[in-house]
Amino acid sequence: MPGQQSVQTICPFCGVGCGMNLLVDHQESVVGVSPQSDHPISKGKLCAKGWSTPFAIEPGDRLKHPLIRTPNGFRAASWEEALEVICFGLEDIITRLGPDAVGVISSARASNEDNYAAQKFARAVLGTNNVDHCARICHSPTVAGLKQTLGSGAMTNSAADIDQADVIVVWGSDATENHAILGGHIIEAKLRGATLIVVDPRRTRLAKLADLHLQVRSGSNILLANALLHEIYRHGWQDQAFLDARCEGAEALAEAVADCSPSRLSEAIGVPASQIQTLARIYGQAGNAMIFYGMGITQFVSGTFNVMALANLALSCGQMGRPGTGVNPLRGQNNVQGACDMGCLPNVYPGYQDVADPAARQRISDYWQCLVPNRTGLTSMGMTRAALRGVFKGMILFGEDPVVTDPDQNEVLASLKALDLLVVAELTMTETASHAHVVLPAASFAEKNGTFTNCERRVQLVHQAIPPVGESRGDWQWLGAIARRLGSKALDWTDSQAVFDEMAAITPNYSGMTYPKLARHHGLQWPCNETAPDGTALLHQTSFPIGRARLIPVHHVDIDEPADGDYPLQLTTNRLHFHYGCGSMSRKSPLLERETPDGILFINPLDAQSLGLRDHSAVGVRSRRGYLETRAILTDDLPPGLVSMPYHFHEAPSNQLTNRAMDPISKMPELKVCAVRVCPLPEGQQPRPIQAILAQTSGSDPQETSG
Ligand SMILES: Nc1nc2c(c(=O)[nH]1)N[C@H]1C(S)=C(S)[C@@H](COP(=O)(O)OP(=O)(O)OC[C@H]3O[C@@H](n4cnc5c(=O)[nH]c(N)nc54)[C@H](O)[C@@H]3O)O[C@H]1N2
Ligand SMILES: Nc1nc2c(c(=O)[nH]1)N[C@H]1C(S)=C(S)[C@@H](COP(=O)(O)OP(=O)(O)OC[C@H]3O[C@@H](n4cnc5c(=O)[nH]c(N)nc54)[C@H](O)[C@@H]3O)O[C@H]1N2
Ligand code: SF4
Ligand SMILES: [Mo]
Repeated sequence: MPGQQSVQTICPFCGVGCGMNLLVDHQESVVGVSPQSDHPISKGKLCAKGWSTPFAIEPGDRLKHPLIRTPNGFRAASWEEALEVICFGLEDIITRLGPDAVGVISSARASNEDNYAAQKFARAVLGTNNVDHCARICHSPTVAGLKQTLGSGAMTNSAADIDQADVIVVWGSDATENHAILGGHIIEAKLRGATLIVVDPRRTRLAKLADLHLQVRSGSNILLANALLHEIYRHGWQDQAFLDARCEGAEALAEAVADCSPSRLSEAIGVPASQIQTLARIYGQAGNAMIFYGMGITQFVSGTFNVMALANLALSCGQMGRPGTGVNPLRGQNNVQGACDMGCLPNVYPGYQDVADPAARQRISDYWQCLVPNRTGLTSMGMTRAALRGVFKGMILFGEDPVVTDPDQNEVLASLKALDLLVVAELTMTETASHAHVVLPAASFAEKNGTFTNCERRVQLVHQAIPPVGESRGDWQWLGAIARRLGSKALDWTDSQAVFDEMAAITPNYSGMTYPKLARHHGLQWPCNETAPDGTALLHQTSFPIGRARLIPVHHVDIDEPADGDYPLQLTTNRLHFHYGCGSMSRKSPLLERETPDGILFINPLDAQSLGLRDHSAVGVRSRRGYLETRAILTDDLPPGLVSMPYHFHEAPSNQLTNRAMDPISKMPELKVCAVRVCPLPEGQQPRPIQAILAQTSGSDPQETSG
């Protein structure tokens, strides 16, 4: 079509990182999407969310000017005014309470350049290591657990390896819904004859296709891994040559699992011992076996140990360092791997260089020409807690909606109210932005250049397709504007390539990458450096970053809040294929929105019957922390006793209910299980949105309301 052009970029939703082209009309609006046929992972495909991208960035309800809170709501402001309010607020808090009373929450949806700028802003401009992002409540146990056992917290293999696996174990991951294109590769592998095994308390789509589905009790991952190891060592199915040559700790591990027989543990795991024995035989005797895992492993108070348990399993069987093997965390957000690599974590500078390591501190300080802080900073929920204690007062947050996505919504709301300054940079007015003192309009991925790093460590170029909507600015650009007004030139880059080049120079895994080189390849997988100039598809082929891998025995940890007489059902939270995160982008698409009603509680028909519920009955759901109303959907994909809610719906947010109890190592909250009570609403009563429930109960305890 005349006036139309096609711009190559990367899907802005999940960590698969599919290649897409944006169809641009007269250089000003995105009117369509097409898949890239030669992309190494997506190979000419996109899932429903990818196809709906134009709706997600559509200018209809985009923020177009900065907004400043007044007693009567927000008023439009110029950038100058907004920057003045922000800088005055930051300087005031830092003068009174010091730099650790402020912090930055960056975005795994934004580019590497934006995230590099965010952590540099925190460290070099504000003078604090208080910087974190959603990886905390996603794969922080992966970073902590695999770092200890393997020396590197990323997917060990590549998506392409699925073609070479004989056995695929999908453990606590709903890949056809959440990593749809990669889930499709898993289905193709099954069709060509690979053995597919699913470990999940819910009967997911892959579970229905699998050769074996272990419908485990939620929170029993370590018990199962240890029972499998027990069988493997008892039968001598371990790979002794691999253990001798490349690992340490095998003997202690074998001893630690000596009393973990499947028959002894099967009841606690919730599946017959024979299924555990079958899985041990299949995995223990496999040629190439690949483990994929997700939030069913990480979102527990035992998250880090769960990850280590899976690493123990793969290492014991020598399933590492070859194509079609490995331990593969399916990183969630389009750029969550990158946001971690960039150092948007309170304990590491870019490239996982420890803030407590004096040599690393010196290196970064020399390079940035300022002394960077060496105290470990606060995690995202650490900032929440510190705000409630009155010692944390200012937050700059972009591209996250913690009011909807962090656990225990009422605590999150209370902590935001305790801040003197909350700045939110967003595409649209989210629940969190509505609580800000200053809202900044952020440019979407289609309006900026940069890079995203996908789940298989592939760094890919994102190209600007249209001008920024309204007065919106890229995240590193508005961060730079604040820095300049605070008197710092630390973020004075000319363009995104300059940000990338600075980052690559101090981030060892990225040191061999440049924009032109990324353009010549279809992205490059890290490590990409002098010894691996074309990147690395497969990690740990001959050695581990820590030399030998460490087998560290781990033991079962009870879930924090088991069901009891008052709260007799166990609630888990999951995702739906057609919606994404807080829903602020996916719910703009009428096509995606049509697929699912607003808010859902999935419940087994037996539980529904005993509560007197029919399909679509209106229900109240209560936990020790909150209350919401929604509609029930009856399904035997869940066992009796377990109910499930997606977390995408701001009007019925499952995080009203969830538990903030944390994994002591990674500070991951237990988002995958808490206890609830479900009651039918009176006949004819519609579920009320949470905003209405909270407005009615403000001042009184929400626990006291009806339902
Ligand atoms: N459509 C869509 N896709 C997405 C997202 C989205 O919001 N929507 N979000 C992205 C993000 S940020 C992420 S992190 C990924 C997450 O992708 P997944 O990891 O697939 O996420 P979930 O669906 O939350 O949880 C996975 C599974 O864990 C299971 N589970 C619960 N408890 C246990 C347990 O004790 N043991 C085992 N083995 N399994 C258990 C659940 O039943 C569920 O099927 O998805 C990404 N992709
Ligand atoms: N109960 C429960 N809660 C969960 C989970 C669960 O399984 N259960 N999963 C957790 C997980 S794994 C994750 S990762 C989190 C995700 O939680 P969030 O990170 O809060 O979720 P997103 O919906 O991805 O929010 C991203 C926001 O970024 C904005 N955005 C997109 N691109 C840009 C950009 O370039 N710049 C700026 N400034 N903004 C941008 C979007 O408009 C959107 O509002 O949720 C967690 N919460
Ligand atoms: S699988 Fe993920 S990256 Fe690919 S099109 Fe779907 S949402 Fe986008
Ligand atoms: Mo995530």
